[in-house]
Amino acid sequence: MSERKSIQPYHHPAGGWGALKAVGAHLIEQGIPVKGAATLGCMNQPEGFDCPGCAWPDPKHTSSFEFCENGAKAVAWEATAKRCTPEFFADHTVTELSAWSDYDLEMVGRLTHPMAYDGAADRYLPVSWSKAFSIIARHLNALPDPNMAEFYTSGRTSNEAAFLYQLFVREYGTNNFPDCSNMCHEATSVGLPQSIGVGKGTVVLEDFDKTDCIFIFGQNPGTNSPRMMTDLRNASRRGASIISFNPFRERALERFQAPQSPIEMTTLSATQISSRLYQVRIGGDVAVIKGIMKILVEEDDAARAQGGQAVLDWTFIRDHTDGLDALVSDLKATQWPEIERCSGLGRADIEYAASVYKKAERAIIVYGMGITQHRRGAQAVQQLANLALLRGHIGREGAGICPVRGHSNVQGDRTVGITEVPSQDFLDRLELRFGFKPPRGHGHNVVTALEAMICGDVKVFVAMGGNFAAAIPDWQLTQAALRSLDLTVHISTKLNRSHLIHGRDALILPCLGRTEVDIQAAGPQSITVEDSMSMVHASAGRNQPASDHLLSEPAIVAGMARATLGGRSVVDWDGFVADYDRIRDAIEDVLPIFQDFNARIRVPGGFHLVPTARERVWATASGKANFLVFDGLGEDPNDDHPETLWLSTIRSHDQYNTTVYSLSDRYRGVYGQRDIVFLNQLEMHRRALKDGDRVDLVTASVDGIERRVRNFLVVGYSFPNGCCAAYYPETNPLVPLYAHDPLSFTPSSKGIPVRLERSSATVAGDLSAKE
Ligand SMILES: Nc1nc2c(c(=O)[nH]1)N[C@H]1C(S)=C(S)[C@@H](COP(=O)(O)OP(=O)(O)OC[C@H]3O[C@@H](n4cnc5c(=O)[nH]c(N)nc54)[C@H](O)[C@@H]3O)O[C@H]1N2
Ligand SMILES: Nc1nc2c(c(=O)[nH]1)N[C@H]1C(S)=C(S)[C@@H](COP(=O)(O)OP(=O)(O)OC[C@H]3O[C@@H](n4cnc5c(=O)[nH]c(N)nc54)[C@H](O)[C@@H]3O)O[C@H]1N2
Ligand SMILES: [Mo]
Repeated sequence: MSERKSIQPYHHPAGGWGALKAVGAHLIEQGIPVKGAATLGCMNQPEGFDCPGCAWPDPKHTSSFEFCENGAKAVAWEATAKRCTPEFFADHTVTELSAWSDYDLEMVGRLTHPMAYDGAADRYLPVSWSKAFSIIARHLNALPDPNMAEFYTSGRTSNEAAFLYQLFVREYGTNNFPDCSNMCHEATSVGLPQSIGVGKGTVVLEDFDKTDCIFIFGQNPGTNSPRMMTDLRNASRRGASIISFNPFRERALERFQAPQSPIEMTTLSATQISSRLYQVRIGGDVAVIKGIMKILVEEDDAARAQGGQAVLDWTFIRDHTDGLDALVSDLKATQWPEIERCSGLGRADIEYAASVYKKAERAIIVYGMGITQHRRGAQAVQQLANLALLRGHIGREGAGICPVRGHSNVQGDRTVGITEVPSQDFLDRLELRFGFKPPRGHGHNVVTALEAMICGDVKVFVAMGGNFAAAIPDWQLTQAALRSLDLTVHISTKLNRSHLIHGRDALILPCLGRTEVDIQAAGPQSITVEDSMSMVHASAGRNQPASDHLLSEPAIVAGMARATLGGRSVVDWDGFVADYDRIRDAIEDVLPIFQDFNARIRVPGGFHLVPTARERVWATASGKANFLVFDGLGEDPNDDHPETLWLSTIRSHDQYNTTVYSLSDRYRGVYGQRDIVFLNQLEMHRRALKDGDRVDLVTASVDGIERRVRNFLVVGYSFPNGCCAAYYPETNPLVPLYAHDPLSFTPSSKGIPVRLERSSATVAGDLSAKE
């Protein structure tokens, strides 16, 4: 949908009629007739399919269809009537397609045939499945070392496909599993186990019905997990306090009109969501959390000195934790002027937040990319865990820590073995069950895979879903590395940038989507997914496949494995593909937490993989939960370099990661354009900029490489001092590969130091192009 370019402040609540209207327009654009919209009714129903949108869990007793604007868009995007056929590829060279926008590429529609790149014609030509698999086998078997291949996964992949994929790759001989979560919640997977012994959240949906307060750090539920709005709205209406920390005044964190509520819809009323929304500086969250903890600790001292009621939960701290003394010394040494300077908030605001937190018997701490995508993301996550532990809020009903995962099965993929650092126990069980020797050494994550590609140590790249070339940082370096590979393979549903940034040989392998029926030898199959709260349930599509030539993801993995490993393989690939129950039996054999897997997913709603910390069992080295100290307060506000701003790369309301549904961002009042940079009036004034000026954004790099994006429109906005924001993925060229968390390797895509330069050169370029 190309709306006219404009900036018009949005004054309505989030949700409401605007959301319904947006879905209607989207269905029309995807060529889906109104009766086709019935597909939406099967979404997140016991007999239906899991929404490919986000990982927010479904209420247990879903009886009616829960409307979700962005879930509906994700489904319509997959169920589109448009097709990307061999005829389309015959009409366009890859060079020509490279000039198309991401939006236009995906709008071509669903991929229908396996395609292989032909260098002479500079085109993708149709190829048979068996030929495609033999090309993969030839390349993989030619490598002197299996570690010269990378096997990426994006988080829509089902548990069954992911388990087979890791089985194939480990039997082939490598642990190179770069994964989308390396750019997402890896800070959680690495940070939380050190704190509480498990890298997952500790709450379930029912906790939202019981909690007294919810703190939301750096997460935008109205856009990225809209079904969460129902839970936030219910909590707010019950009187629970919601306090948000976000540099943007995200509309859904302020006010929400529930499309589910006839009263709010007909009276145009809305529910207030956050009682307070604090516009924290980018990278200023650790300062806020430390400020709140400092108040709790000091008030606890004072209360106990006067014989009053303790603020901290001492019974819990004594029985269950280690390391409080070091944390307390660190907090006492941290001074308020520094906390205020780094957080960008006043002491009174942090005191108010602490007073709400202190009063709550049960508190939930929610967080997203605003916490994880920072240079010290894993440690920032640990500070949130500290906050929860101080008041014994882990393993208590209505309380806990709640990382909101991204892709609908990103958590499940990791559970069933997509990891570059598998535990020895997992590998032992894999060896025992299948009888081959899996590789024991650590493999590559996204950052180390890219570094190896840049050094020329990698020759083959296989992607199970996703849009790697667009999602990764530092395009100038990393996309050049992708182009230097011998073979790139993409298992995809739609045409995207990664198909155009390809190796010498390249394959596009089209697969079934979540909404489609998957029929194998034993009949129609279902797959399973694990949501953000560790609930595992089945999903079965209803739609006819977009083309007769599609294979399921498990069948594609099996095809690659049979061709590559041939008689060497000890795995019954055909048996697994014929009946996915057998894959689930194998998962259960290797991972005992999936006990009675097949029986339990046949119960509507599925089952819960209870994270140990919820039961107050701490799978840490000491057997206790750990308070961990963060040295310092996070990213410095750059007072010594006032020309530098911290840039956060953000999602619009109308995109799904690299998939851009439209060029608008309704809740932020942006229409028809994405090449914009948000900053506040003071920072504009300091740079003698006004609304509508055009600037280049240039990274303050430390390696001498220029990283620049050109000609962005300046938009004055309510935003913290010293900060700016612009959309992902267009700004990925600005994120240096070296700027990642040293613990989790998560790229710092929410905190990049940049300067703005007036872009006169580009305007001159535009004029000469017109002549
Ligand atoms: N419709 C839709 N749904 C999605 C996705 C999508 O793109 N579109 N993506 C999916 C995926 S993979 C993921 S990981 C999730 C992402 O969901 P979120 O975690 O919500 O991710 P973002 O929108 O990138 O950023 C979240 C918020 O962080 C704020 N922020 C930026 N920097 C900071 C900071 O330094 N501190 C604080 N406190 N806040 C900050 C931004 O203003 C934004 O509101 O959503 C999933 N669901
Ligand atoms: N600067 C910056 N960079 C970021 C982020 C950021 O906030 N800022 N966010 C990061 C995050 S959180 C993430 S998760 C990554 C996302 O990185 P990815 O997961 O790699 O990217 P997506 O855009 O989600 O992938 C979209 C593609 O997936 C394919 N696809 C869709 N459904 C299916 C399916 O069912 N099966 C298969 N096989 N393919 C399918 C389609 O071809 C589509 O084009 O990006 C990261 N990069
Ligand atoms: Mo993500």
